[in-house]
Amino acid sequence: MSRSLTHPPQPPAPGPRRPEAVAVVAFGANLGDREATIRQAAQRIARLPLVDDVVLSPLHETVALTLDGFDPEAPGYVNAVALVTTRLAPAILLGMLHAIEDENGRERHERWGDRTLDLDLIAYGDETSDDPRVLVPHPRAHERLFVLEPWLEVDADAVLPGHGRVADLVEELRRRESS
Ligand code: A4P
Ligand code: MG
Repeated sequence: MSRSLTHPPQPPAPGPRRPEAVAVVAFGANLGDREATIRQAAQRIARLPLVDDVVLSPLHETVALTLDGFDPEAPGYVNAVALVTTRLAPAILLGMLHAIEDENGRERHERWGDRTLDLDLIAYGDETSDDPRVLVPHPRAHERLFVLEPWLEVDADAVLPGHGRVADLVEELRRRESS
């Protein structure tokens, strides 16, 4: 096939501009300097292209949830949540979160294993996705106080798509934990 010199191939035209959305990103760390890692990761997210704002919640010390349940003997976690205002599509944002995990020395040995940094995409506006590479909302978020409590601290009116108000979920989980 001949190539036209007067009309060289053009890169694909950029798609329509994505509107701004608020993504909810959860941070978890139970190895190394957990607080510093999370604060630096939040700053790193704030410097990503097409990220316009990041609001980080207070940091919480939490007991490790393992495949056998909560384990007070395992290294404890620091957890937090950030509201990320962005025009990045969910899959692109998650790819960038994985790159930030890798920069922080994340090694993937076993599921729910100890980690220097875990970044999960909890929600992306009111969008839902059942693509296994980008599950939105995060399939376990609704049952995790270590995600929902810090989320509530940065958004008192938060709603987890498919599960309702975060304030109600927190109340129900606290009731279950104390009974
Ligand atoms: N993936 C699909 N959708 C998403 C999404 N919305 N967010 C894919 C993040 N990842 C998503 O993730 C496994 C795969 O899920 C990836 O290929 C990704 O593309 P991973 O981060 O590599 O593995 P993981 O974190 O070990 O697994 P998982 O299932 O995400 O673990 P969880 O559910 O995040 O639980 N205890 C306390 N106290 N605090 C914690 O933060 N965290 C975990 C990990 C266990 N116990 C904990 C805590
Ligand atoms: Mg994860």
